[in-house]
Amino acid sequence: MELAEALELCRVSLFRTQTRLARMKLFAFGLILLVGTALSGENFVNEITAVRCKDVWIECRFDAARMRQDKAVLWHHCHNDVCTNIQHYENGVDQLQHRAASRRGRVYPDKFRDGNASLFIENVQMSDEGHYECNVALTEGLYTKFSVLTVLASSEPPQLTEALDTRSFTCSSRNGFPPALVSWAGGSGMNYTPDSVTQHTLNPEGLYDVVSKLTRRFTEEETICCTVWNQPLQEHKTNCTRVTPGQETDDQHLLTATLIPVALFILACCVGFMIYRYLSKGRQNPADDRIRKRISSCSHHTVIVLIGRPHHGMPSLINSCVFAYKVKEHFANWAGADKDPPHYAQPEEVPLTERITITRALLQPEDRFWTSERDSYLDKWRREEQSHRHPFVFVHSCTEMLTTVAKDEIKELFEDIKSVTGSYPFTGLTKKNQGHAEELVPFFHSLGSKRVFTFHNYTIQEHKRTPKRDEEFLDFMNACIEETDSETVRLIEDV
Ligand SMILES: Nc1nc2c(ncn2[C@@H]2O[C@H](COP(=O)(O)OP(=O)(O)OP(=O)(O)O)[C@@H](O)[C@H]2O)c(=O)[nH]1
Ligand SMILES: *[C@@H]1O[C@H](CO)[C@@H](O)[C@H](O)[C@H]1NC(C)=O
Repeated sequence: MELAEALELCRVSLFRTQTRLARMKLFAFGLILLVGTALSGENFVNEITAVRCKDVWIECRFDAARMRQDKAVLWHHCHNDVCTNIQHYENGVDQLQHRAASRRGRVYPDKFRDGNASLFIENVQMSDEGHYECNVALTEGLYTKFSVLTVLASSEPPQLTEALDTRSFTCSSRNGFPPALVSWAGGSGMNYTPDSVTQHTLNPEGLYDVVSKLTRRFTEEETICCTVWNQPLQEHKTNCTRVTPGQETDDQHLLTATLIPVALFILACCVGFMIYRYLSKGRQNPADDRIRKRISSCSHHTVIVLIGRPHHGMPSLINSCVFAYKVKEHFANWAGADKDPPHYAQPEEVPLTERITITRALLQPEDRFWTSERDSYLDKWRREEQSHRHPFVFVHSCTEMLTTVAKDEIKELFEDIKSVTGSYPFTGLTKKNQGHAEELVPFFHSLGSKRVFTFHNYTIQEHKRTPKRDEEFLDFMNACIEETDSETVRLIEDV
């Protein structure tokens, strides 16, 4: 430091009137100064710190009594290796008047006789920093005073802004020197500085602008403060802002609060629909399923007796009933449909449940189908009536129109069945898709048949299951079971 000063001293321009000798003296003085400084460690350089925009005095006091006649004073300023004469007085005349506008500072020539050649700088700027040298011509030689001016700049009050996303805050302060330190704190004393990033930029005026960004999510109300600190000036400036958990945060909460239930609802619907589809594969129609339950829970030993002639579709009707009830089973020819005569080869009874079976009483194909063989059947039925229930169903195909003889035979049959069970049989009309059920239905009603059912049977050739088709047969079986129940009730009442 001192060495640099000394070298600079050697370099500086000297008075015009300075003799060669004087120069050598100056050089010698510089050396003595250098050595003296090195030996004693005493500071010959006046260190001045000024605050930007303020005024400063750079002192230069000397022994006025020894001042040379011409009262020569020269001020020299070196900044960033650029040295200029800033004041030069001789005989009380300003020698630099031609560039008065561009130079800095002023001296007061009338104070020279007091030994005061101090330099006054108004509104100090960064460009005023550097080395100052005051030279005063004394009778025995040159008096020189060195000064170093440091200018500090108090940065402007920080601006604190909140970013739109409410998760970052920006603190900025301009025109500081040296670069300001930035710290972040919460009202509760929390130190948020570790969450911040600070950047300094040197601006054209030689000052530092600072921008610090704090990124942090605040879930509760908080006061956050940003402080810019000029360490050598021991000066800090603070700005605070109140943080309320942001609008956007609320929106997100709202979004999640609505989206999640909606998503869950949709998911539940999908799952529900899949479960429904899975279950409905097996059970189709809840009403059908109730009837199946009722049939399976029937605890009475029941034999449904179908009475009819060949080729009226009785085996197909039995198959249809079993198929409609056994919803999970594939179609099978349980009753032996489409078999050629003799018919006794067919199973006598087809089981439906553990307690319910379906059987058939096959009549002769010719005109007098009933009256020729009634006695053996009636005996059998009367005997069986003791042990189990007998819902009777007369089966007739819609494809066959009724002759007078056939009508009489059927009437006879109905009366006989009533004599056994106490009520007329139901009627089942098959092949309704091929014939004219509507012409037959009234006739059977007129005979006293309480229920006349019409069927489109499931057949070996065609047995595509639908809930609607199942329902025809389930209804029919349900009615048969109920009929015997009410018969039982009536019988009990009679007793
Ligand atoms: N379109 C239609 N065809 C049926 C219906 N019921 C039975 N069939 C058909 O009629 C034919 C005879 O049916 P089966 O169930 O064997 O009746 P069946 O000839 O009276 O049988 P047996 O009593 O043994 O003489 C078969 O080819 C069946 O496919 C029905 O409701 N509609
Ligand atoms: C030198 O003169 C100036 C201008 O009048 C004055 O303000 C300053 O105090 C003087 N310095 C000293 C040390 O007397």
